[in-house]
Amino acid sequence: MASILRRDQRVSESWRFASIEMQEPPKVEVKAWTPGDAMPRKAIAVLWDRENNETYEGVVDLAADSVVSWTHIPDVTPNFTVDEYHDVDEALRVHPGVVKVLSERGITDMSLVLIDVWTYGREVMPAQWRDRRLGWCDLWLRKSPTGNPYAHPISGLKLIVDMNTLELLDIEDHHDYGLPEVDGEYVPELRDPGERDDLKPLDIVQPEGVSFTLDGNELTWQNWKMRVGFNFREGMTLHQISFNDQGEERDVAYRMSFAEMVVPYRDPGYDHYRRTAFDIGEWGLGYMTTSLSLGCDCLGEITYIDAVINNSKGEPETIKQAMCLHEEDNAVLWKHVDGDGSAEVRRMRRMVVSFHATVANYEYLVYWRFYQDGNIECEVRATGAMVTTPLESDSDKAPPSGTLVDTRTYAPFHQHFIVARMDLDVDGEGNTLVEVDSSAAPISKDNPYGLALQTQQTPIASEKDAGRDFNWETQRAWKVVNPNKTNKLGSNTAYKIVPGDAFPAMLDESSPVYKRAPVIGHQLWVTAEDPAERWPAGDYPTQSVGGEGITTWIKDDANLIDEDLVLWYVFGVHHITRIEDWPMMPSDTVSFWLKPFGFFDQNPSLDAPRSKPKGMSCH
Ligand SMILES: [Cu+2]
Repeated sequence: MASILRRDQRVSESWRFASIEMQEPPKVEVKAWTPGDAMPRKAIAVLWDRENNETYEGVVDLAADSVVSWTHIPDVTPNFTVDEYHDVDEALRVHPGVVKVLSERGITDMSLVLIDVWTYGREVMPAQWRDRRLGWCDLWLRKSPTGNPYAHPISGLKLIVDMNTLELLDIEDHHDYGLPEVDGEYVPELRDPGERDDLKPLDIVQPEGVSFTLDGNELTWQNWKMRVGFNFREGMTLHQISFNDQGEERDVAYRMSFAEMVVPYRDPGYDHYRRTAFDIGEWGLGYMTTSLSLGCDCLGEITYIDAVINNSKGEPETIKQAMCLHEEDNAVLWKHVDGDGSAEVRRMRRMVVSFHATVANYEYLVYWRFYQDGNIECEVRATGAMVTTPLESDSDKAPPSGTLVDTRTYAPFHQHFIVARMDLDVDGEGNTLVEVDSSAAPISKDNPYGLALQTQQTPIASEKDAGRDFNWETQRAWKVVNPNKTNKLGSNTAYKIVPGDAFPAMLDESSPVYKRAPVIGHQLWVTAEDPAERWPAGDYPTQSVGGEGITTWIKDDANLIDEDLVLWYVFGVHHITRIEDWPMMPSDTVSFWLKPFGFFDQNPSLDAPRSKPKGMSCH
């Protein structure tokens, strides 16, 4: 890919590759594919020239060894790259100006300093540098070479850097509140007491092997079938998810992934006002995916899949053991003890497909879980180190937008919005989203005791109504209904989106971060499928102003009845910081579910295998 562009477009050493991705063929071609058919192998790269900061998109036909298109994209900033992250840290750490300003603060051992570069939203950038690829940096000091890099923020000091030239444009020396004596270490060797020894081994053993098969990237398990993919931006992607219902292969979803993540810090103070991370669009969840290790990240009989990404020179790099496939026992699937004392119990087994991403101080652990009863669960665990800030004096209280977590140290409130993109195909592409609200019927002659509970079903007819909000009062949920297919009782087959861990944006619509990501203003969006509509906060959210993404896509008010629909579910962590999240945050777990609703003719797991405990009976 890179060599073809270097040869045909004179991509020289001053260029960098922001991304390389295989272009997914159109849905119709993928669905028509049978083994043995040739598939086009095209890749798309986003590159920019560091000399003039111009961005190009290049499409290459790998089989034909030729460039298909080469397009200048004006006024955009491609995602930042992991290479730049390291380059900035290295370059600024030896910069005389940085060394000087730190020595004035009593910091002289530069090997203990971490320089953490962040991106900007355009309106928050210094006006004179808005035409540059601009980074701003936090500085942190480790107490020791193996100490927590994020325990000691160097307050009131930001470095503004031109990412193309690594030129230090400004040292913003706003204030110095010193380095409070905090209890910030998490490695047992640096703590007293360190590590307890009161856990006995817990082994997950599957002596006869696992119950799933992986053939290439196709995973089959307990009636489920799907393909597992990966790219620089979304990380893991799941494709062509179907359920074998008594011999009939039934579609559930065409493609599921995370399309954006927006993390606005909700503290207006100097140290945090520019902190609005778009971790997927500005950096790429795939680039930040970390290798998993057996017995630590995943327990039991594990199958790993490697991922291949590119570095900023366009060279391939492999993330070993990037994705993890395994089965888990999850207590009881269904059970009944009959009056005569006999019992039927089925253990619940679930298939977990997961990956972990480390986004500087934070980690996101992503789990898609498939269940024998047709349920799909999407879970995210947020863990890692919170951003903290020192207070000016011992007598200061934490500001209203943060929680005191240690001596003279507070953690600002922030939110992690995750946008899950789900191209559902419930029994095929023709689907309609129906909003379901529950309410109590008024007391009447027919309802004398006021017991009647009823549901109201509202089809979402077109994209002018694309943004939907959760409603606690009505226990709102959504169904993706196939109007062309019925179950044995005559109702339309459907999958239900059971909302979980959704929260309002709580942002003024005129605020810069909201304008860049109005997708966070609703909890569910529904759009008509369009392969060009992938990134709900815009194709290029780095240094963006707004006006891109989902709110532009819905302007044509496309029909949504009996259409190929894409759902965008917005959930995450509304992080009102806790003292217990310090100095290392125990996983905060958030999730939502997709559940069959009249998709099957009855409980599809009645025929799930009985457990066979050795020498014992469940009866
Ligand atoms: Cu958080």
